[in-house]
Amino acid sequence: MNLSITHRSLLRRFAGITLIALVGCGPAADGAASEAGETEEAEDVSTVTASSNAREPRLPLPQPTGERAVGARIWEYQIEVTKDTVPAGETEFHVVNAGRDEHWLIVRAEGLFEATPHLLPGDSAVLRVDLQPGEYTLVCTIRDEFDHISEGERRSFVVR
Ligand SMILES: [Cu+2]
Repeated sequence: MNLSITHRSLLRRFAGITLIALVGCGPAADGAASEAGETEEAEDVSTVTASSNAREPRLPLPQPTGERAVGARIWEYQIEVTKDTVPAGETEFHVVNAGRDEHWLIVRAEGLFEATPHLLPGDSAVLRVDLQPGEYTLVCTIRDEFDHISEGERRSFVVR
């Protein structure tokens, strides 16, 4: 008899423990798990958003006037220009760093390397180069955590 009572009380205790365990794994725990899941998703989304925002230009493309004046905007990791063809002669590149990292603009061809200084975010420069007819490359060669060329920071440029 005693044994039976003891057994029952053990069962009750066990049932109690089970109940507690069920509550522990029940809606409250699910809620916590799903909240944790939502938090992780939210973090993922904000990380993606932040990194895509980081690759948006933060300043407008300069719009210089003149046949051989070229507006150029550089950022992670692109070069945008107002025109990619000019007539031969002294060409002015009005360059702005619209990004969050350092960049520079190089006008390159066989035997030619003309560049702005390294530009901090928000800085701008005017680069004047006397260009003969031919094909040129505009490029940023900075390597920080990224290799800017490999990331796409280059563009062809033609002088007629
Ligand atoms: Cu760059």
